[in-house]
Amino acid sequence: MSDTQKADLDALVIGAGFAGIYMLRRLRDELGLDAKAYDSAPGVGGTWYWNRYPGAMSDTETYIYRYSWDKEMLQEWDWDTRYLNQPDILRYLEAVVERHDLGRDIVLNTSIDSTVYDDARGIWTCTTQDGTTITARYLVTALGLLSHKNYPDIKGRDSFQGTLVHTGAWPADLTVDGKRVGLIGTGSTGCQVICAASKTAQHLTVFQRSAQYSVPSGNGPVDQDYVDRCRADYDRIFEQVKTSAVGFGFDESTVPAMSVSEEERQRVFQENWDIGNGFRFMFGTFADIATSEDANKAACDFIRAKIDEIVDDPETARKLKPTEYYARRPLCNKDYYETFNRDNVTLVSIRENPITEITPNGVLTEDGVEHELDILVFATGFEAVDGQYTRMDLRGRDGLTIQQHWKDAPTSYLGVATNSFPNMFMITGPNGPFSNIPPAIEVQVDWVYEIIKQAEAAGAPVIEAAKGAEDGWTETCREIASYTLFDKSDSWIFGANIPGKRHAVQFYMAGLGAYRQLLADEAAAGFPAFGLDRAPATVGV
Ligand code: NA7
Repeated sequence: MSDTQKADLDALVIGAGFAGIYMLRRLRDELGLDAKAYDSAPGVGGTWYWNRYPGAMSDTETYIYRYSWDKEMLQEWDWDTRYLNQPDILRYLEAVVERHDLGRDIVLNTSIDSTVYDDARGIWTCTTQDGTTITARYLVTALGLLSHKNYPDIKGRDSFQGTLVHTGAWPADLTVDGKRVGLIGTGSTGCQVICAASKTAQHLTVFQRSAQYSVPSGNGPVDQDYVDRCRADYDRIFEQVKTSAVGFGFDESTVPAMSVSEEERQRVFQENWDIGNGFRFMFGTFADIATSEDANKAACDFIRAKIDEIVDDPETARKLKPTEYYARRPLCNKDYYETFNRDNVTLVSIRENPITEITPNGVLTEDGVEHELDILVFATGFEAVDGQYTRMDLRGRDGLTIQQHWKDAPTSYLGVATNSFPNMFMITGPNGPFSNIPPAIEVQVDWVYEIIKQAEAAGAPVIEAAKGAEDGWTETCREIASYTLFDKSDSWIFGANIPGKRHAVQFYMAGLGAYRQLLADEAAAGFPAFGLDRAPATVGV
């Protein structure tokens, strides 16, 4: 037996959300490896464990917000609304774990704080928060794309005497009912909180830095007939999802916005506004909303006109109307702009009237008003993509830290592996596809399963993405992003939401279908970028 085989585990998976659960299932039950998943949370579910804020829901339609691989469960699991709320998604993921008896190999309440690669033995040594070490031949990081909370250090933040909460760590027993609530942040999370909390809070004060383009979600009940039709069509549905660009279950438009008449453009925008869903509005109306200035402006003008129509107070409408490109993650909500017509909702534009400080009683703005609050919600997002990596002590070949390796920007080969970190695979790593996340996770997990399977068959103890392949992939992602208007907008998509972090490409923006094909090509060629197509003796050299 070689040294590399004398590890505690064949494979250690960090994370027990959508990605970790499926990875564990494939490695343990299909490859027969001794594998375990670790998660710092007291329960499985990842994002859907932690994000329990009011209104938390997925904006992917229910019929595809699930795994495609458990075909029996697709037939059995019922639903009755177009989208799922957080408790339903968590219940689903818990049911998957129970059904496949994965719980016995998921270690909860255990944070892997350090993972260090041992060059001589070709294994990873992982250390938990209490100092326990576990060694493994393969390491799979299923850390989540949006897990490391952005918690801005606003002056006086810790002096607040009420309840201060980040949406990504919402206590299960915290309710806003009857409370004076303040909210900082109007991304997709903040908008969901606004819609939900306004209905039960005594008063809601929204501190808005950037106005948002939000289209209706079209949420509502679905009938049994619709559910049955989805069930009968699942093979086609998931093939369409995984070959499309954004993976949201609709066919992206191929029509340039300016190729049709003004009247037709308005008709298409209105039709999709009525159907609902943010990704559909951005990618299903016209082919070039995210790439053409004119097309983008047409969509912006349409949404801005809707804000004027919906919002009663012209001054509030003015503040709600974005002036930037419609080129961030597209949002959708039920009655977002309508919410600002409620008597118990106040909008404060902190671009115009900045927060001076957080006080023991609430939030003081530059105009001298102290907004008194019982609860202050930080819906301020996450250090996306690499935040969960750089908070860890993660060291690859020759002691190289992930912070050193990614000092300019987080990089990868195909979003799943990075040079100098052998036998480590990332699910939702940097420069993976910009798309609906569960199908992207499945595509990546399936690929990681395949490369580990091939490595095991080849007796290859060490596999590592070649530096040249990684450099090429980074350049590809950069070039594709530069054709889009997303590249001209600051948001978490480019890491630009974190003070001090530079705007860097973090996604492959040519679509899930194209991405999946590239992964398939690498596998079909015998994984040349990993040296797996050569003799085992040369692998990893
Ligand atoms: P986002 O989309 O990053 O939104 C964060 C919001 O917080 C956004 O409105 C920010 O304003 C605001 N923000 C961040 N820092 C500050 C400070 N210091 N002061 C005031 N306002 C601030 O995070 P979400 O959680 O909503 O969504 C993340 C993803 O999770 C989402 O796209 C889904 O895919 C799931 P800004 O726009 O930067 O001016």
